Amino acid sequence: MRPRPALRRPRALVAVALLTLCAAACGGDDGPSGPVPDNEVRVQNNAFSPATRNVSVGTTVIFRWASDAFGHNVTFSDGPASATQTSGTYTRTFNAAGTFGYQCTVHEGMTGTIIVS
Ligand SMILES: [Cu+2]
Repeated sequence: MRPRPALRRPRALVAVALLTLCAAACGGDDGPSGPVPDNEVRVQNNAFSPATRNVSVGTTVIFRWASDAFGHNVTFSDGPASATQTSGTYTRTFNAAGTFGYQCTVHEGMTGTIIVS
């Protein structure tokens, strides 16, 4: 007696479900991945990426933390600063042209620059 096709289908569905789960979970071990949008800076691996970001006046820059064991902060030389955090975001809107340097005060050498023009 040949197996009925209906018996094979659940296995295929399970395989598809596992692939879907893997696509969602396996690719995201570092939190956000893929290209960084023009107004974003990633905070991950003890670095800001990209370290230098050029934006136009009026842009709200989003600093987005990847899942990381270490807490980081964004502290601008001219004052504004985020909390030290391991996830989430911090935003700052730049309403004037200029060069705005920032750093993570926890990690020496973890620095970045926003150039507004
Ligand atoms: Cu840091």
